[in-house]
Amino acid sequence: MSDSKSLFAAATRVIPGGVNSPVRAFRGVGGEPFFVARGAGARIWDVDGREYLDFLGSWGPLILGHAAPPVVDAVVQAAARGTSYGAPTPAEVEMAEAITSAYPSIELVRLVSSGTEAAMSAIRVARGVTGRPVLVKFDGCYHGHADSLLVRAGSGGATFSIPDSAGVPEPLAALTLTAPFNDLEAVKALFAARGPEVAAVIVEPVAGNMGVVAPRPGFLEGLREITRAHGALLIFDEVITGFRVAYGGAQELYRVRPDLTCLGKIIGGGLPVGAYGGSRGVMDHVAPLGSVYQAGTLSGNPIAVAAGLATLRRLADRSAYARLEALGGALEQGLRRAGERAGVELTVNRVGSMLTAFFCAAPVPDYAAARRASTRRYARFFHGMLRRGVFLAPSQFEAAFVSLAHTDADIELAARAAAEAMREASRED
Ligand code: KE4
Repeated sequence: MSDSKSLFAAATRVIPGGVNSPVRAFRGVGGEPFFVARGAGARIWDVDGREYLDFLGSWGPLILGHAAPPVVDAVVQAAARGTSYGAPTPAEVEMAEAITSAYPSIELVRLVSSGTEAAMSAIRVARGVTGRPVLVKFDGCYHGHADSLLVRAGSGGATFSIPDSAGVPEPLAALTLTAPFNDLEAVKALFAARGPEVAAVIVEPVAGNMGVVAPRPGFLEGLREITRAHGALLIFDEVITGFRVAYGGAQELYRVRPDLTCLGKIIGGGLPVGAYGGSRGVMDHVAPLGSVYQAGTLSGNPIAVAAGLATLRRLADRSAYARLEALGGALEQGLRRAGERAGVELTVNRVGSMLTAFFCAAPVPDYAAARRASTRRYARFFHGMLRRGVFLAPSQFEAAFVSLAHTDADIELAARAAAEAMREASRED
């Protein structure tokens, strides 16, 4: 038996589903996950010695690739000085200064340990600042697993949402309203019905969790106008897009300034870091300055912050984004050509170095359209690529990521594998 198989059997005996995060269990594509032994650059190796060209990059953080030398050196040096103090350190000031200088909308920023913590804290701040209870989110957007966010659209438009997870109380779910991504009319209708109750609108400015979906021209600007007109706060969840689509994130790319921003993934360089921040007027409400409480034993952990700072230092050379754009564009073209040659209906959505190949013909502007993609074909494509040594997200509704460790030859390898895997996927229909 393969080591991954025996490890998965052991894991399922002591870990729910054998994994520490559900999407890793391959339920979206079938089969069993391989277990990773190590990574280096754009590649990872499983415990059976198989090599994979990695386009998951740990779901976004590894924009420099695996075991990037400056990151490893920074982690080793920080660890040798101690792992955690529960007291402020110089590196936390350096990280906060890096974030506030890259994001003009952020004057004060608080570090936490995950994207979930960042989003749940930003929502609490918005509710504390406005004194209002209702939150608006978008179908298909994911902001971590805080209760208020695990909801799905209720029966009617402006009526309340219902829980999308056991354990979420209905009265809490009812405080979250949902609208289709890219649909400003739906948002206007929610505000027409419930505007005085709305504390905030939270949005992934470029969606990554329904697969990659870019904002339509005017969508983000429209959210900015609507929230401002109704005294609600606009929260950009840039956990994926922060330092990914531009050094200053989607708010730099699309020139829209939110009231609060959530960050994560890349700012930890592969270690647990999240952050939320906004204007002084908003963040002055956060304890110990104000009455909105939020805390964390390992917030601003010196080793995690060292990994994040080493990553940001490399990205501060903005030529990194031209390179990421070139690599992302080449992969997009490779996937499109593969689909054309295989005669497969394919829509590739891309923003910079994050992209998704949807197995459907129509454009994909929102979650309803994404759900029309063939998850069966995606699953076959995923395994066809895996057999050819290319690791993509084990779900149609996620993003693939290119890093600075990927080479032109890597992209060509992936495009060749995609041409074969798509032909295979289409034959099995
Ligand atoms: P974490 O709590 O997983 O660090 O971050 C939650 C989160 C918040 N906001 C956005 C836009 C996110 O994408 C995420 C987490 N992303 C998922 C997959 N896209 C992480 C993978 C997983 O859940 O295992």
